[in-house]
Amino acid sequence: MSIFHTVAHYAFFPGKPRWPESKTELTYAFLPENQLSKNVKSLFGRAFERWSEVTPLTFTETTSYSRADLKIGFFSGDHGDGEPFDGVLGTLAHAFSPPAGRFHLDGDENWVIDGNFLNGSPVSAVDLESVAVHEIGHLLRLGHSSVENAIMYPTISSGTRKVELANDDVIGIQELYGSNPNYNGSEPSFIKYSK
Ligand code: TQI
Ligand code: ZN
Ligand code: ZN
Repeated sequence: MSIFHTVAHYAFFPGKPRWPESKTELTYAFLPENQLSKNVKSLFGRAFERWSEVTPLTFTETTSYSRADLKIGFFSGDHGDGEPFDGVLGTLAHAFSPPAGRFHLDGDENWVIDGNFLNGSPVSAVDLESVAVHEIGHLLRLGHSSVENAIMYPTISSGTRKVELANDDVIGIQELYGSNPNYNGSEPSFIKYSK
């Protein structure tokens, strides 16, 4: 009899510090100098929504970069946080866990914005939304997963778009923050251990 079971493979950062219990309304802001288009800003909004759909967390954009909980910016090369970017490919982005909450992306990447890889896209095209969903997982203290289809799986090939949370991602984040009390969809159907 084939046994269906999902072994959770998500991981937490050591110490498991996370946003203070009470803080479920988080704000995010974009580095003003980047002058990001509405399109790009709504792309990040969608990426946040995927995580807020399954947790009690809410993410609201604010114009005050200095006061926002999560600070999103595109930088090139050495940008003063001890983790310089490296041009096309290599490191694509990095996120600093709570309470720093900084989310930096490499401005030198060939970012694909609307998720369709035009056949002319350079081989080094990287889907921005996929990277954003993954990095937000890190902002929320999720480490890497060994489940291949998980957002938190530590590799993505260029030209790939992976933005839907997998079971492993949902189980991991709900372990940290609980589920979404007013989630009116059907509970994600986890494969239960069969007796
Ligand atoms: N940036 C790494 C990452 O976000 C930074 C990193 C390396 C890291 N080791 C870590 C973060 C351990 C937390 C814990 O994974 S990255 C991917 C993926 C990167 C990688 O630029 O290499 C994505 C950014 F998952 F595809 F490999 C986004 Cl989606
Ligand atoms: Zn940085
Ligand atoms: Zn990662």
